Amino acid sequence: MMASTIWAWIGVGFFAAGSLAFMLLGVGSAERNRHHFVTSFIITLIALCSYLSLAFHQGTLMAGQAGQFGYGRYVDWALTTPLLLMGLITLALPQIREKPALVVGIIFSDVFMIVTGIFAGLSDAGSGAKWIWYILSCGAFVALYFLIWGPMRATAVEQRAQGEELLGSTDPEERYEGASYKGETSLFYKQAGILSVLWFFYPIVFLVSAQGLNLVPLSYTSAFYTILDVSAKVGFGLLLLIGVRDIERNSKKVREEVPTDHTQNGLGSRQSVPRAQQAQ
Ligand code: RET
Repeated sequence: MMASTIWAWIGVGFFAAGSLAFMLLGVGSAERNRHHFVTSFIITLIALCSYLSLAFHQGTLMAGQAGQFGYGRYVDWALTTPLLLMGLITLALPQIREKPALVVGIIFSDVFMIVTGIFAGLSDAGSGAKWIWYILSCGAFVALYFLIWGPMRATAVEQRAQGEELLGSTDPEERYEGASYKGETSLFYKQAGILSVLWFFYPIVFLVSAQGLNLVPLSYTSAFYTILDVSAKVGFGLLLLIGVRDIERNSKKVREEVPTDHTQNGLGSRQSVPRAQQAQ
C-alpha cells in the first residue's frame, strides 16, 4: 500500500472516532450550545468522506502538465473551514445578527482563499498563473487573520465587559448569561490562537508539495496534511466542546449562587454564597 493511502486510512480512523466522540459529547448539552456539537460532528463527517475518497484513490484529476491533482481535499476544506470559523464567530459574537458585515467578510475571505487555492493547484507547475492564484489566496488568508484578531477580537472584548456587568445582577438568568459571556470570550482567545497557528502551516505545505515547488514527496505531503487536518478538526473540536461544556457547568453554578454584596466597589469585589449554604 502506498504511504499516502496509509495516511488516508489513518485520517479515516481519526475522523470516525472524532465524529462518534462529538456526537456523544453533545448529549444533554444546553440548547444555546448545541450548535457547537452539531457543527463539529458535521465537520468530522465531511472529513471522513474526504479521506475515504483519498483512500479509494478518488477525487483526483490531471492538472496542467504536472500530473495528478487531488481536489477532494479542497472540497472538504471549502465546506469545513467556514464551519470551523462559525465556531469562533459564535464564541465572540453572541448577537451574531448585529454584525452581519463581519460574518460575511470572514466567510467570504475563507471561501475565496480555498477557491483561489484550487486554481493554484490546477495551474501548470511553475506557471505565472499558479503564483498569481497562490498570492491571491494568501491575500485572503491575511485578511482572515486581520478580521479574526481585529474586529472579531474587539467584539469578544465587548462581550466580556457585558458579561462582567451581568454577573452583578440579582436576576439568576442574567448571571447565567454573564458567566457564559465571560467564559466564551476566554475560549475565543484560546481557540483563535490554536486556529491561527495550525492554519498557518497549510500554505507552507502547499508551497513545498508537488503543487508548489515540489520539494517533498507525496508521502510527506499526505502526512503533513493528515496531521494538520486531524489537529484542526478533531483536536480543535475536542478543545472547543470541552470548553463549551465547562462554561455551561460554570454558568449553571453561577445561576444558583445568591450575590450578597454585588454593589460593592466594582469589578472583582463581588462575593456570593451558594443558595444551599445560605439556607442553613
Ligand atoms: C492553500 C493554498 C494557497 C494558499 C493558502 C492556502 C490555505 C489553506 C488553508 C486551509 C485550511 C484548511 C483546514 C482544514 C481543516 O481541517 C489553499 C493551501 C493560504 C488555510 C483548516
